[in-house]
Amino acid sequence: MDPPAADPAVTHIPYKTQNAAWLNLFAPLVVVSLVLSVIALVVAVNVDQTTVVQSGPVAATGATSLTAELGEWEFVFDSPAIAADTDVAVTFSNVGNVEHNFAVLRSGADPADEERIDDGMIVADLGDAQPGETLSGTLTLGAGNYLVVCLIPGHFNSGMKAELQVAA
Ligand SMILES: [Cu+2]
Repeated sequence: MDPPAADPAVTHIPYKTQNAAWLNLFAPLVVVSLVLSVIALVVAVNVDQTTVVQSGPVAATGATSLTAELGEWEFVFDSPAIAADTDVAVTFSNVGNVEHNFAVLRSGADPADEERIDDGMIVADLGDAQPGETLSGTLTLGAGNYLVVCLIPGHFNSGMKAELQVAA
């Protein structure tokens, strides 16, 4: 007589049933774990980006002094951001070959043409510097993104403008 255990079909069926039950129990848990992992990863990346913004080279407080070199046709700042709502000492040197000017347009103003710059758009004008001359002044601005411009005719349209962030 053949023993019942020798029949492969009889021993195989309970195993498959057990296996399927195991999958039914754990498959949803695996899916939930994967979803939670993705969420955790997204949150971690966002937190990391926030941290970078806060501790990066553009400090949240901004610099309390600014040095600028003016030339044809550019402004070169020693810092991309200055502090908001406080007196910021500005020292600017004309390293170019013609007279230049240091003025600031109101936050957000970005005229396409210097003909569109009117007095109401200018929030600060620190004066005109001759070649080789260094002048100083003070900027006290609210937080925002500003354009520093040269008001000597033709210079703005030659590209003499630069972004300056004022950070709270
Ligand atoms: Cu200029």
